[in-house]
Order: sequence, then structure tokens, then C-alpha cells
Amino acid sequence: MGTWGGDYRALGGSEVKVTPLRIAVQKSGRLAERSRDMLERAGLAPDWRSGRLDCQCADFPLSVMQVRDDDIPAYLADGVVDLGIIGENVLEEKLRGGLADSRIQVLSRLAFGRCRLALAVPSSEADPGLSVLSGKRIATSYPETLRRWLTAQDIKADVVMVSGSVEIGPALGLADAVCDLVSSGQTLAQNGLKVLTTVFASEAVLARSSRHLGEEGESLLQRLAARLDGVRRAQQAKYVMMNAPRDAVDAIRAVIPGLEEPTVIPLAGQDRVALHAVAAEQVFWDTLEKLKELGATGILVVPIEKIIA
Ligand code: PRT
Ligand code: ZN
Repeated sequence: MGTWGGDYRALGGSEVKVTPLRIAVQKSGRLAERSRDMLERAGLAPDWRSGRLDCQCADFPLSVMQVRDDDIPAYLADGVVDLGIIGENVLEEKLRGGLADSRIQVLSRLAFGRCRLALAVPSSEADPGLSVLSGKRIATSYPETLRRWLTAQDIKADVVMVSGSVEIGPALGLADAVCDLVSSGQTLAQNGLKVLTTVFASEAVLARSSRHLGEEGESLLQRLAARLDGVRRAQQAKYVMMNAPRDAVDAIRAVIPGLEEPTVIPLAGQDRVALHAVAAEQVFWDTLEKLKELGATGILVVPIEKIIA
């Protein structure tokens, strides 16, 4: 299709104006690399080295804006960008803080950047019930999400806004508890804290602006979203092959997560079959062990590069 030098596309010899879509991704931080990787796998690779805020893709009318994650919800709401890859936790906080949710729509969950916003108290706290929070000071960078949760739980506590290093709040005497993002839990443990409960479970999502795009823009956006969805599905899915007893096929289907209709090929002169299928989710070692117990042999689990439904 050639290079998108500007807003024009060659179509049967004539030039048709196409306004590129804009997607915002985190510039640097925990979501940055995976976001860029998804775009590249979807055939949307701008020249990242250009150093520009707005990088044009060569083979698709898309420009990629690399920004701080906190800015992405407002950009989506204002229609500054059409799409964004953002942690649900940030989106939730901004929406609770007054951003109109009618202006942003989550298209898909992207299966990376998984974490949870959790309430944690000093490990020495004997009573692990939620009632320990009553009347306490809770340090967090997510005041709106926390306040909403406290109200829903009918707990009265003081929310102390901290913009970084929330986990040291109790040691500094600034707070009695914290509400912070947790993935492995190591940071909390190192600071003598333990999780009391999860306030909000999060992962990276693809979100769009509700701004009206017109027919051409809308169709571009749908193509782009479908590509990213294909990448996500391929990243999670595996192609599984094995030989197995014919009468174990049903049991095998029950064991493999998200197994689609398998191809079952009889093996000549045997009561065994070759079974090939796409498993929609990760296949872990314990699944392989169960397959062996069901008589499967020669099990192969192969990555998939692209899936188009
Ligand atoms: O500069 P910019 O504003 O863009 O980035 P940022 O510093 O605000 O965000 P960044 O890059 O730290 O995180 C971006 C997003 O990654 C978050 O909004 C979440 O959606 C997601 N994410 C996933 C996490 C974590 N996992 C995570 N573990 N964000 C933060 N953490 C913190 C956690 O709070 C702890 O302090 O990482 C530390 C290590 O966690 P443990 O539990 O593994 O010890
Ligand atoms: Zn941020």
C-alpha cells in the first residue's frame, strides 16, 4: 500500500484523503514495552526513534502518541486520541474523579499489566477483618477509587493522598494502612505490610474515545481493534498436538482450557488418534501432566503468531 507520508492514500490511481487515527500508549513504565510490542505484532510499527511525540505508522493510517499513562483518559475523553492502551486502575480513578464515562469505551482487555489495587495493613495487625480500617488513615494514590469502595463497604476512614512510595506511609507514621497497586506482593512484604483485601482488580485495556469518527474513521478503528484483538488472542492461545487413546478424547477436551473443536485424525491400525487443536488460554505444566495420565503421548504445545476469527 506504500508509505503514509501524510494524510493521503493512493486508491486506484486517485488520491483519497484519510485522516489517520491516533492511539496513545505509555511512553515509559510498566505498560510501555508491551503496548509497543502489541502494535508491532499487529503490523503497526511507527519509527519509534523519530523522538517525536506523534509517530506515524508506515503501513496504516495511524499515529502513535507516547505519553504519561495518567494523561490517556483525558485525551480519550476530549477526543485528542481515538484509542488508548491504559491500566484499568488509572481509567477507573479518573472516571471516579469526574471524567464522563460516556466519553470513553473499553473495547477489550489485553491480558497484561495485571495487578490489583489492594488495602494493606501492618503485618503485626492481629485482627485481619475489614473493621480494623474504621477511623484509620489510609495512604493511597487512588483516592477516588478508595473512597468509593469505603462508601460501598460503609467504612469511615481518612483517605491520605500520596503520589508515590505509598508503601512507606505506615513506617513514616503518615498512615495506618495503605491502598496501593500490588502484583507480586514483594513490595508490601518488604515494608512489613500484608494484604487485607482487593479494592480493584486491573489489567491493561484498549479503550476508545466516543467521539464520532465518520464512516471511514470508524471502519479504520474497527480494523485496528480487530488486529489488536488477534494479537492478544494469539499471545494467549497455543496450538496443541498429541496422540491419544480414541476413547480419551472427551476427557482431554475437558482438561485443556478453552479448547476449541479439535481435529481428530485416526492413526492407521490403532485405537489411538492424533489430536490437534487451538487452546484459547495458556497451557500449564499441570495440564500436560493430566494429559499424560489420560494416555496422551508426543504432546506438543506450539506458540501461535496470529489469529483472525
Ligand atoms: O510515568 P507514568 O505516569 O506513565 O507511569 P507510572 O509511574 O504512573 O506508572 P507505572 O509505569 O509504574 O505503572 C503503569 C501501570 O502498570 C499501572 O497503572 C498498572 O496498571 C500497571 N501495573 C502492573 C503496576 C504494577 N503491575 C505494579 N506492580 N503498577 C505499579 N506496580 C507497583 C506496585 O505498586 C509496587 O510498588 O510496582 C511495585 C512492585 O509491585 P510488587 O507487588 O510486585 O512488589
Ligand atoms: Zn502515571
